[in-house]
Amino acid sequence: MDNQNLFATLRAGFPTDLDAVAIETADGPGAPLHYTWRDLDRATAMIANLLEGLALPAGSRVAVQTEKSVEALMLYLAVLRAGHVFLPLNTAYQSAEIEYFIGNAEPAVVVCSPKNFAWVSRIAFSAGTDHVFTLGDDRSGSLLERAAHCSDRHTPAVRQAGDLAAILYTSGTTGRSKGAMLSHGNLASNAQVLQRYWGWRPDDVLVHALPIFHVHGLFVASHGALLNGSRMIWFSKFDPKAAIGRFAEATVFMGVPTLYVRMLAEAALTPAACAHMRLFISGSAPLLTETFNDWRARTGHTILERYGMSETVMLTSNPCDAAQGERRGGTVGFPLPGVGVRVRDDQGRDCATGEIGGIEVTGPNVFSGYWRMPEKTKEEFTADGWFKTGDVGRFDAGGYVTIVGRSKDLIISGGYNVYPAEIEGVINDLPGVAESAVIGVPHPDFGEGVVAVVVPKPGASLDGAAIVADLKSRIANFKVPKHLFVVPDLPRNAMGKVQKNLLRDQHKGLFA
Ligand code: MLC
Ligand code: AMP
Repeated sequence: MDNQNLFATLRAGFPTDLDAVAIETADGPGAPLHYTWRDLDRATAMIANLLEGLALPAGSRVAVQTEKSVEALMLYLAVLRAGHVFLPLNTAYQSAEIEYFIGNAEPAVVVCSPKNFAWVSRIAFSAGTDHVFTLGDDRSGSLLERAAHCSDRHTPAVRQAGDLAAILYTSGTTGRSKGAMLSHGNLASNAQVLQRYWGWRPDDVLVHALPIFHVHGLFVASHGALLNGSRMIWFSKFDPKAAIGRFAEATVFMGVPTLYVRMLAEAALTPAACAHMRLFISGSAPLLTETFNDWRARTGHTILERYGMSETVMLTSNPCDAAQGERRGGTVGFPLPGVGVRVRDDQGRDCATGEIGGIEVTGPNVFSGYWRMPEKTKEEFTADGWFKTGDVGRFDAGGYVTIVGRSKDLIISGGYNVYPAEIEGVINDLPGVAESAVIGVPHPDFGEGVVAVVVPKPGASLDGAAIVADLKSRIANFKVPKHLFVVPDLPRNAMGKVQKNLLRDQHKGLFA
């Protein structure tokens, strides 16, 4: 039987000329560095051999919190190649967050930045992890030192489509993150569908400017280029001006809406600067129609908006090929080939065209469940096996899907998910706090900005700035409220439920 290992699938897409450049760094230590396809093949073999030499139990998790670098991408590929399970972690996560992920996932191996070794290894070893390696963004650290002694030849471990490839933690409405379990088959099938649907061409060049610890940068962008044997221009950190400066030699760009908003603020964004580009793709958060229109006016290109999530990878996309239809602003396009999308009301009945309901999905891309949370998994699937996305939307007569909101209490800030329940939990534990409500309100840069409304305990006096400073040491910086109000009480309805809609309405102009 064929090996369904995702690495083997991606490796089969490498070009015949392995000495061609696969990745060129655009920033970071030593840039520009050039990595050939052979470099990717050899280095991933060496790291995979290092992992195999550890004789880890089957299904071992390898948790990684490192700065973005080509070597960090190689580590991901090596974990797949060795047949282990990759667990990427946002670099913004603080110790309490890392402690939860490591405690929950029980990784056999943890890889962290050299500067974080002391505290990360303390957490990892006390959770039972056997091996902690370091990897810096300048090729420093014990991982590469150890891998340097390993063979550069390695046969990918045999894996079936249903075998686990990665766990992506996604926050929960109850405040605790859940690990979405994605298989080799989930990821490979989605990458192959996107390769065809987005018409990847042999000479495509991708400007890769997203972080590689979430679906968008790690799977959608990297898999796309690797599977197609296409060169990447690799930014470790997004810089709007520098990204525009590379469009002359590139053809594809993928970004969250904030990236487009920031590029629009650059005078260098002109039709001439984008003349070589073929495709601009946006996702992870709603793209404002204004941004969609401004982009077209400024560059002559129509952004292709698509929709997906950690549990499912990509679900819908506006067409790439004009013969399949126009790219419609404000919509996320059509269900991808092989993906089932339906819109249902609260009673589980299919909504008519134009009617708004909960979006449910099925397909080879949909995850199998949450890591060690069978009850939670059961709740999120319908009796007939469709996954309830928590997004609310509708189909129009042309078959385009529009997302109109979310039934889950979720804020998306600059493409990162922030769950109010989690932030409220942290704030409520602070001394002198009686209760709090965390909301998202329109933000010109991040789409939504996090705002907290906090009620002190009787007799206590709270200093909003001090709370914000305190939160910065406890939670990832993008989750920290951009503004915090101290108020005597929260608006409640007759049932006693906090009326977040009133708070959102009250503060909607805060960042205007
Ligand atoms: C940074 N900051 C943010 C933020 N990013 N605040 C709110 N929301 C964000 N997303 C704040 C920091 O806390 C810090 O504040 C200050 O900005 C500077 O930090 P930085 O790290 O230098 O910021 P910057 O490099 O400008 O980052 C902004 C960004 C980044 C937009 C480039 O957030 C980003 O790369 N976002 C992409 C996220 C992504 O890839 N999402 C895909 C998820 S996958 P202070 O106060 O501490 O100074 C998914 C599925 C799908 O959703 O469909 O794709
Ligand atoms: P995550 O859990 O980080 O994978 O985020 C997934 C969520 O991002 C989805 O459930 C949607 O709410 C949102 N999302 C992704 N793409 C889009 C889009 N194009 N428009 C609106 N929301 C999106």
